[in-house]
Amino acid sequence: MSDKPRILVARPTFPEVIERLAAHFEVEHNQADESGSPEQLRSRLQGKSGVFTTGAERIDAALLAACPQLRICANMAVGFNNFDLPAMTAAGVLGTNAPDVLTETTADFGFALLMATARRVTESEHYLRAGKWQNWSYDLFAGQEVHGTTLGILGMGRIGQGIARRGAHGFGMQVIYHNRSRLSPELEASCKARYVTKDELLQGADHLVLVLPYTAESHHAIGAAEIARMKPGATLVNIARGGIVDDAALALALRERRIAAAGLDVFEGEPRVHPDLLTVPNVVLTPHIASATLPTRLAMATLAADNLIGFLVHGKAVTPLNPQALEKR
Ligand code: 8YV
Repeated sequence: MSDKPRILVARPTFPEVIERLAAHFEVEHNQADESGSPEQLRSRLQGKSGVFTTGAERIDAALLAACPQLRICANMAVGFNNFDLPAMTAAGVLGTNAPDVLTETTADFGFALLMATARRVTESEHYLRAGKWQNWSYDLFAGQEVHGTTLGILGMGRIGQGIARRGAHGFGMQVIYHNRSRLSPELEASCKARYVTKDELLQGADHLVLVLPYTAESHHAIGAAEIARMKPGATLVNIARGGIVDDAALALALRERRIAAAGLDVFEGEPRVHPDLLTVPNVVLTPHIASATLPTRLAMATLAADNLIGFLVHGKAVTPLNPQALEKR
C-alpha cells in the first residue's frame, strides 16, 4: 500500500480533477454515482484523511465520531449548510468551501431566473409546445416590467452584489437590500444599493431575490406572513437554499395570485419538489443549476481539490471555514 494520504471523492466530478488529486493521494472516487446514503458515506470514509463533498453530503457529529481519521472536508460549493461546523471544530476537522469562483456565473443565473419569472418565459413555452398558440393577442402572456423597477435583495454577499450591479447598471433598477450587516459606503455606491429593513424590502420590491445562507435563523425567512407583505404584482426568486422559503405557503400564494410569480432553483428537501409547486403555472422551476457552467463547475472542483492538497500536503488550506479546528489537533 502507498504511504499517500487516503481521500474520498464522494460524488462524480471532472476526470482531470480526480487525476490531479491522484498525484497526491490514494483516491477512492464515486464516478459511478452509487447511492449516497449516510451509512455508505460513513463506510467509504473509513481510513480517509479527507473528503471532497458537493454540498449534499451531511457531515455531522455522528459521522465524525465514526470517522476518527478524517481531518478535512472540502465542499465544492460556496454554501456549507451540509456541514455542522461547530461539531467539525470540536472534532478538529477542517471545513473548506468554494467561494468567489462562482460569483458572476451565479449572479447571471439569478438574473436569468428573474427575467424568466417576470416575463413568463417557461409558462409561455409550455403553452406553445402544447400546440395552444392560435393567435397573437395584445395581452398574451403579459408579464411584469423589469427595467426601471425596484429590485430587492435579501442577503447581500458577493452574489447578491453581483445581482445588484446587473440590475442597477444594466436595467436601470432601483436596488434596495437587507443583510445581517450593512455594506461599506463604497460597496453600496458600486452596487447603487440602498440598505432598508426587511419589512421595507418586502413592501418595496417589485422583484425580490434571495441570496442569503441557510441557517437556523434563515429557515422559512419567507413564509406566508412575509409573502403577504409583498406587492401583489411582485415576483420572488430563490437561488440560495431550500428551506429559506416555506414552499407550501409559496405554492398557495402563487395559486391565489397573492404575488405574480416565483422562480425557484432550490427547494426544501431537494431533489424532491413540493407537489403543489408542480401544479401552479406561475412558477419557473430549475434543478439547482445557478452555478452550472462547465468552466465555473471546473473552477469550483479545482478549488475543492486545492483545499485538500493545500491542507493535507502543504499544511495550509486555501479557503478554510473554521481554522480554529486546527487548534484541537
Ligand atoms: C453547487 C451551490 O452547485 O455553491 C453552492 O453553494 O449551491 C451550488 O453552486 C451545489 O451546492 C453543489 O455543489
